[in-house]
Amino acid sequence: MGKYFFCFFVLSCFRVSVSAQESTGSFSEAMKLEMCAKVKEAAQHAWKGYKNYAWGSDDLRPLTKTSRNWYKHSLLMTPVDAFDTFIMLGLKDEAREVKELILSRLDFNIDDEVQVFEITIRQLGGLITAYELDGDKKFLSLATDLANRLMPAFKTATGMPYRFVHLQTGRLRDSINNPAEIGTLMMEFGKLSKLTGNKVYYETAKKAIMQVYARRSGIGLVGEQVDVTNGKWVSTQSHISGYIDSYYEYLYKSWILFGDKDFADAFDVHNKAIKKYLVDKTNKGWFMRHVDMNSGKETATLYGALDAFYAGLCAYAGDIPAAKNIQDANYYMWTNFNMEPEEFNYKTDSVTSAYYILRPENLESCFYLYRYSHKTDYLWMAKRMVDDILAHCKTEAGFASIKNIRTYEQANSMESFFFGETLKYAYLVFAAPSSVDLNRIVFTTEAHPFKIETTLP
Ligand code: DMJ
Repeated sequence: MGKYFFCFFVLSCFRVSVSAQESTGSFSEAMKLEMCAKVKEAAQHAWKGYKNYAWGSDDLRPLTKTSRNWYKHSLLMTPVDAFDTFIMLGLKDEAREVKELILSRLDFNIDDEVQVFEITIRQLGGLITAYELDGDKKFLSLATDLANRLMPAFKTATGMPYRFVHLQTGRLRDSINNPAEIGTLMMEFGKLSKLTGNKVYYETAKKAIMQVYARRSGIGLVGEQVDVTNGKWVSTQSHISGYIDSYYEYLYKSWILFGDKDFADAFDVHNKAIKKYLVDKTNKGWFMRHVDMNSGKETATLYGALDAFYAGLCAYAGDIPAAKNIQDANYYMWTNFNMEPEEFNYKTDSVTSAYYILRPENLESCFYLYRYSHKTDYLWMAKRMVDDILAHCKTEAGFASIKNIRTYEQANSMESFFFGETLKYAYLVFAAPSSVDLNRIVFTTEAHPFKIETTLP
């Protein structure tokens, strides 16, 4: 491996037993070490399952011990998402195996269409970080080849991309896109401009995300779906959940990554509107309601696993009081139903989607809150979440999603973000702060760390 810009601390693997008496209060260094060791072990177990039953495929199916590909050919989703996590966890053998697999097999010249957003955050982001961490130029060539194949998606009257593009022909499909899938390309395409010296990626992605911003309502919110051919909103539902979530995240993080003030200004406008119209202050914490983007009128009181990222984003952006209150709601969501449901109605306390697909957002928010508040409450919260995942999702071959959090019935899937994000944040929340320097890197939405730039592309 080449030069790493992280300063990793070496964890001794000795086991110390964690006493079960407390659930708040002090959290000893020995307990942090024990949690780190548990997460490392989980990562090794999951990788062993992938190696044994899904080698070369996109994902492991952990119950049937088989594999799954997203498209006609594997794009190595799991290995690409996992590479930097193995490096950050100090799992050198696993990182070496992944590198060999990626460089010997990954090829984007496939006769199939892909989802621009998913491939960007998992593959393009993973390869860019692999290059920044490892220094092998082959990672950068793969990333550039992929980005060039995705670029036709942006050829629309508005500059906002289609959702799907064919990797060989550039054929486009699905013009009804959403803010998250349009905006969550900025960090990856922008970073590629810095690395290659070709500004076109930055400019194209910036045009797309700013086109969403330009379509905000009079009260500063965006809708859920937009037609990229004419720029008209197809759904005016507004919230911070799926379809919108990481659009807001990328406005703030692109400001940190590139220092381009347009992003900071846009985030500021949205953040104020979110706090004014979406936040619902309850005695369980601050949830985020759904409203109409034009009137701000409440349309639903649904909240879910994806919404949980906003606490972390608030902490990252310096608003600890808001972050704390939102995280209280997140923790309520995790503990009130056995485990976190995909979605529930916080007014009636009823679950509307009972699955848990190993999502990271709740743990991610614990990571940022602990980093910026130093309050051990967030270590205890993270411990509860990690322990639940280890107790209920572990299978002989890896880790499984949960089909129904009320019964803990498992489902046959292990998403690549379990490696890319969930295990990474689960580890980093307990690891020494020096293990990752948030003044030097910024995490993408898929938790791939990018070096912060000092000049614009
Ligand atoms: C990840 O792929 C990304 O974090 C995305 O922005 C939202 N959903 C998943 C994880 O839940």
